[in-house]
Amino acid sequence: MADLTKPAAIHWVDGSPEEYENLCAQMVATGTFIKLNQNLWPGCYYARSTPDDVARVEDRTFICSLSKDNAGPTNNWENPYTMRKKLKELFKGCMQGRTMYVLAFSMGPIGSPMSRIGVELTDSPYVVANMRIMSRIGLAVFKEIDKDYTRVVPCLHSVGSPIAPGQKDEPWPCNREKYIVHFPETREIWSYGSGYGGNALLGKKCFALRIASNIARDEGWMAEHMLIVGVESPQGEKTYLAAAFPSACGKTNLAMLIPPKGFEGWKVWTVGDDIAWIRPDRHGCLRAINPEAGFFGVAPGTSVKTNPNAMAALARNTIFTNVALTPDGGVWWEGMTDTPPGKCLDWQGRSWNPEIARQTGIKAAHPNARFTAPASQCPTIDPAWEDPEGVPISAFIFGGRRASAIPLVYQAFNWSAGVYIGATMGSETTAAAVGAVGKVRRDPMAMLPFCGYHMGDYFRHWIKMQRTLKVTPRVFHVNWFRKDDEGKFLWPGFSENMRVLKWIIDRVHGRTQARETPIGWIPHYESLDWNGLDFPAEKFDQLQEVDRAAWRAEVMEHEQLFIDLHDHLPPEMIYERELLICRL
Ligand code: SAT
Ligand code: MN
Repeated sequence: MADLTKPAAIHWVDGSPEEYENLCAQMVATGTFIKLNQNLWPGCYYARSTPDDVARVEDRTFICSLSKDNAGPTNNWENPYTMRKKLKELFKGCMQGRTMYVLAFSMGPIGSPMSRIGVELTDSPYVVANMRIMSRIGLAVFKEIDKDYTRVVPCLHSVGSPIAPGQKDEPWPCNREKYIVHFPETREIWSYGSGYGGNALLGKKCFALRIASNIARDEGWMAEHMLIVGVESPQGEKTYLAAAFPSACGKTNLAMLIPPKGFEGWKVWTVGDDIAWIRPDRHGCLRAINPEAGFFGVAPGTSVKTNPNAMAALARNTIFTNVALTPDGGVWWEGMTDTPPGKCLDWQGRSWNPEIARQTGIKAAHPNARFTAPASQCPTIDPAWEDPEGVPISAFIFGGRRASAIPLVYQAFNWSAGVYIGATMGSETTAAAVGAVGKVRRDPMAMLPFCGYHMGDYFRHWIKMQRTLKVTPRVFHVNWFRKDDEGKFLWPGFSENMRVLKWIIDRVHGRTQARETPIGWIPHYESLDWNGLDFPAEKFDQLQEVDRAAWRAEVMEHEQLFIDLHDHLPPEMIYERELLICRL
């Protein structure tokens, strides 16, 4: 790859603190990093991307399987031979003047039978610094590779911005032309032109979801876009849940939930906030690990009120990207405090103040601004979060951002009905990907941008997984975002979501009644624990309403997705849809 990309130097990343210090110092020199006020933000750095490189680029993301049919209609496909040719042209000499970092990383705790190893060749020190937080890297991983049974996923990444002799480097080098390419058969990732998030930190969405979903299908496990939490009762009973929500729909907040007033003695433990690798153990029970080691969380909206655990996790040793920079060398973003700073520099380095915001609507932080924080710094990190065997999963929760029609919570009648619920979930789009925001789109299992093969086959895989289990997790759907006719949220969300989690756990353990509706089981008002919250029964009924007319319209939209996938759809999906229509 060095012959192809022609870097000026090659650096083997050992993962040591000294190496990290050097990288950061070097990035401060080139202007990529600003060292934050170390009294306020110890170990923290600040970065600004260019405005054309702020989120995942779904239209530039490709699954290049040998046959187009294997990628399916929800992925961009290109013939792998054609794509390889194109990439070789693009990558030719693209690292000139830069250092190529050889970054070995483990997704999952080193040595866990569920972990997988990748090596990312990258010309971005920013990527190395972020991957050091997001995964396990360096010498320990090279040692794993040296045990000859280990297969490695090769990942090549370039910002696509060679430096000519005598030319000065830019603070955020990248290229207008972007390619995020996956070769599922050879398990390879090639990423060109972007330095941001999931486009560039290749262990995350590219490996842990798109490539891993292929490996998982072949090997009989699951790679899912899910948070993992453990809920502990005052009696010490611990129940683990895994929940799939699209990007920027509150996975990080739910993963770090603090129980509300009235739930004294309850604890919620964080295992992961974004990705779960899940495998049946020898007792036929599903076990999950978090393949990541850090949080790449959305900053705007995160505060001591909404997510104090995230605030504690990001208080030190964190990299902030595209938030605002305050005059005292600190950071700020919309929603962090009730009163914004009197003045600051926005995410593009322009001066900003509340008055400018009022007049122009310009935000201080980009809506997809992120913090990269070590998971170990989260006060509620689960004692078992690095358990090589993973944690036992008792329930799956699907959820989206939906203003109407979808109740706060309902339970699937059984596994295949649950797979149908996940397969047909919809959500309003967010700033996590480039494109329109706020449009409802079908996002099956929150995997639409992340499933590395045919979505219909992916549903089949979900159906098949249950046959390998002795204990079938229960399946639920939640919607924290339902609004009334005036556009106000009906549910307070955040900590109060604990009430819903408790009902889910009671259902899992067979301890509470539910009411049958055409779409699934829903709680009676009395089955939720209202201790500490004054929430009228009428409002709850509004929140839980299953409107048949609205649901008939909803099912018509399921059909749209199913038409696209029809030749790979498992029959269960067709039958579940027919049953749902009949019940409605
Ligand atoms: O940029 S990432 O893909 O890592 C974040 C997200 O969209 O969930
Ligand atoms: Mn995500």
